[in-house]
Amino acid sequence: MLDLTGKNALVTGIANNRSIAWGIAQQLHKAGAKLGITYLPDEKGKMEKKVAELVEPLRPSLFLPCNVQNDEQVKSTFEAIRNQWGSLDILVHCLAFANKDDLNGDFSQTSRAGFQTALDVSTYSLILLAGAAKPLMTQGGSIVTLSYLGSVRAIPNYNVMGVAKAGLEASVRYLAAELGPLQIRVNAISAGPIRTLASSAVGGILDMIHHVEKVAPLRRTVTQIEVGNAAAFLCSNLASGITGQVLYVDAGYEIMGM
Ligand code: 0WE
Repeated sequence: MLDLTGKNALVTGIANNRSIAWGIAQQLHKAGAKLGITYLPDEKGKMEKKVAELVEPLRPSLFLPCNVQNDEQVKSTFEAIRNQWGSLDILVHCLAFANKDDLNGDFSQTSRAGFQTALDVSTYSLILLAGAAKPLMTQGGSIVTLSYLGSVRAIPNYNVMGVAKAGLEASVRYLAAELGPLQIRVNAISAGPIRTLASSAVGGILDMIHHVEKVAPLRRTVTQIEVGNAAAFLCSNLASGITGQVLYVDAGYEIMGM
C-alpha cells in the first residue's frame, strides 16, 4: 500500500538521532524511497561527520551541505539533484531557527533582526526550496514541512517562532495553490512537542511534555517515527487528494479545550 519505490526524496533538517527529520528519513527509506540528505555545515565539519554516520545505514545517494541562508549552497544542492537524479519527487522541509533570546520573555521585545532571522530560516526557506524543487518535479511531487501549534495559539515563549510557523502554514496554502496544476502537493505536519535538540534547548519543554501526557486524548506524546509515518503517507499516492493542509500528529492534543 504505502509504496515509495522509484521516488527520489530530499530530506533537510537532520541534526542528530532525535531529529524529527531523522524519523521521516527512516520511514521514507522503509517505504522504498531513494534518499538525498542535506545538513547544516559548520567550520569544523563536525555536523557533516555526525550526520553522515547517522544516515549511513539508509545509503543516501546524495549527501550535501545546505545552509538555506546561503543562496549559492541552495543552488548547488538542486544542481546536484538535477545532475544525479534528473528529477525530484519528494521534498521534506524540517528547518527552523530563532535566536534563543527571542524564545523567552516578552514577545513585544522581539528585535527586527531576530524577527528577520526566524522568518528567513524557518519560513522563507520553504518558499526558496519549493521554488528550486518546482522545475525538477516533472512528474508531480509532494512537499512536506513541519509546523507546530504555536502557529495558531499563543504558547508561552514560542513567540517569534509562532509568527514564523503561521507564515509557514500560509506559505503551504499559497504554494499548494500555485503548484497544484503541476500535480505537486504541499502539506504541513503539525507535530506535538518531542524532545529533540531544538526543543531541549528551550526552558520548560519537559513541563510542556508532561502537560501533553496528561491532557492529550492518547495520554502521551508522539514519536519521531509517528511523524515519519504521517510524512510517508503524505508523500505517497495514498494522499493523492490532499494538498494545502496542516495535519496534526499530536496524540489529539489540538482538539482539547481544557
Ligand atoms: O519549533 C520548535 C523549535 C524551534 C526552535 C528552537 C530553538 C532552540 C535553540 C527554533 N530555534 C531555536 N533556537 C535555539 O537557539 N518546536 C516546536 C519545539 C519547541 O520550541 C519551543 C517550544 C517548543 C515545543 C520554544 C518555546 C516554547 C515551546
